[in-house]
Amino acid sequence: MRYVVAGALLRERAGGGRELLLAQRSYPPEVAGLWELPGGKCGPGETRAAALERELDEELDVRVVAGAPLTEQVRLREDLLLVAHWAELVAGTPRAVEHQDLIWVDAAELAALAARGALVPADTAWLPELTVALDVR
Ligand code: DCM
Repeated sequence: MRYVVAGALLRERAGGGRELLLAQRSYPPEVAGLWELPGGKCGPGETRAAALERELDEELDVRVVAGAPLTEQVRLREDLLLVAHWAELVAGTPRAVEHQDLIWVDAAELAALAARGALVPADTAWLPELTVALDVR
């Protein structure tokens, strides 16, 4: 089994509440323009945590520390499993190196994107967990 690992980065929003980082895919055409948790494939022998830390460095130009996994996992193909981990930003400010754009969303904004089909389909598996984390006050 190979893994794709994606990162859930949260930050405190000025004025209260939390927000989640989403990245807008630029490829392939079927998902270009849709929003995802940024990440990518684990290399051979690479731990999921190390892969996430490397991918977010490459894609967002930030240093993160990978934390606990989210509960839901998504089978993308027979041999490819999509997982997500919470990630703590330790240095840098995210910028869209490989994505079209980045946004920070609160629970209502995340729900609005989901309602109009603007999320990468596989990533909708994490909506309940992400919403709970964003709703905590
Ligand atoms: N993928 C996904 N959701 C994510 C990240 C990746 O569904 N948050 C999928 C898209 C590709 C595969 O995983 O099928 C590999 O991702 P990438 O093309 O970003 O390396």
